[in-house]
Amino acid sequence: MNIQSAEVLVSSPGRNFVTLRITTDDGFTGLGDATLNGRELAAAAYLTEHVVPLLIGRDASRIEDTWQYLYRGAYWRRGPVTMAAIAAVDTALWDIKAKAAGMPLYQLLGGRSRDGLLVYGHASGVDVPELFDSIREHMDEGYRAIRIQTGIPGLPSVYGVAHSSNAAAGTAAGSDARYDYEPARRSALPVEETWDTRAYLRHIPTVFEAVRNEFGPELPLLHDAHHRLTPIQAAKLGKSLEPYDLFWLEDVTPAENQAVLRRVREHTTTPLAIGEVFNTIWDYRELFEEQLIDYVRSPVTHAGGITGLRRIFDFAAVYQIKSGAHGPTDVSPVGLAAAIHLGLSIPNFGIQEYMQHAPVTHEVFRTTYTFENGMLNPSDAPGLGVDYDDEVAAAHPYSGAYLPVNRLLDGSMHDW
Ligand code: EZ4
Ligand code: CO
Repeated sequence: MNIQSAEVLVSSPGRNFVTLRITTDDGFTGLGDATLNGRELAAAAYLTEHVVPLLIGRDASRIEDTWQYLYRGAYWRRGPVTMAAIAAVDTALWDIKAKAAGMPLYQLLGGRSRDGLLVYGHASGVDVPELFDSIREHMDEGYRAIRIQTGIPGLPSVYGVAHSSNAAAGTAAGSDARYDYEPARRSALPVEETWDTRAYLRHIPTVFEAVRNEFGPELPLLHDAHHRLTPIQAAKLGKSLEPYDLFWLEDVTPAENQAVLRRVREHTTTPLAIGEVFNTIWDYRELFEEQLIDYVRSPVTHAGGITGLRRIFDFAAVYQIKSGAHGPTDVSPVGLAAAIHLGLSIPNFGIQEYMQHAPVTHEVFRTTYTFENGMLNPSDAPGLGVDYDDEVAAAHPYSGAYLPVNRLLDGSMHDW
């Protein structure tokens, strides 16, 4: 079972995606996701120029060896581009192995550990009434856990708030309104947003109070601070949100310096989730060993595939830390399918983010997973259960898009 070809497929059905398709000489194909929002062509070039030539003729059954070959063999360690490329190869090889075995991937990973993956959706509103409508819509769709983000008085646009005028604003989601929140914009330069941490810290507790008063104590609620706070601001936020019993508070600090999380933990019992921009097990060592977080945000796509992320989850389990994988629309349906198979099989599953891709995305990525009663489940199709339609993809060529950048009120660059 040798690798005959590996194709890097860049397409834009609703937004940009980078997909790797590996074909073996005995006729199996496997798919992997290497989408890196706003930097897609770097991941595509890394694959095309430096990885695909190494794959041709390799034994497709040697998944671990291929992972080590690409990781150690590059000499240059870690990083989002490298790890997205390795993820795509790894996921495609697992897809092939499961197809060759005639099994859905989760069976190869140890079988089902639960009835399905509890997911959370993204409710948002420019103000509280709009947020309430969005929460109700999500509950009507069956969501049993909901992330809430709102506008902040005085700030023209804020991370995490869906714009009803997305199409007019020229988001990567284009004219397709299904995207709850898509920050990437198809513009020559990144959009510049403005940020005021004091206004945010004053406003957010009032939003949670309103939501708890309206929807009661049971609904699991999540919130993303998106890397914007200092340790002491993060501690203050966690403390002020304690009465509202969050499922998690995400990315309170940029977290390159993991030791600063000690200060946050000293002050609050609000559960913390971190890691959507991390890509290896090494990035988590201090966070896990010092029990500085409660949920791991890395997705299969950005953390070295099934092989890389499963190892991270096993390490997390030693400290009773659970999975909470990133699942925005910039993780492709291939990456999401991989997350579903992995999440179904691991012992320490926590929750899966699920934003739902636009219908046009599913015209290219033919998926078989299901969303019912707030849970995702894979089908019993062999492998990942996703097909890629080249013909439809050809009608949706790549078109550059950038994530926004963020400035403080005085014009200083800040973390977005
Ligand atoms: O900003 O996926 O928790 N979700 C997030 C996302 C990320 C985007 C970046 O590509 O933080 O909205
Ligand atoms: Co996030």
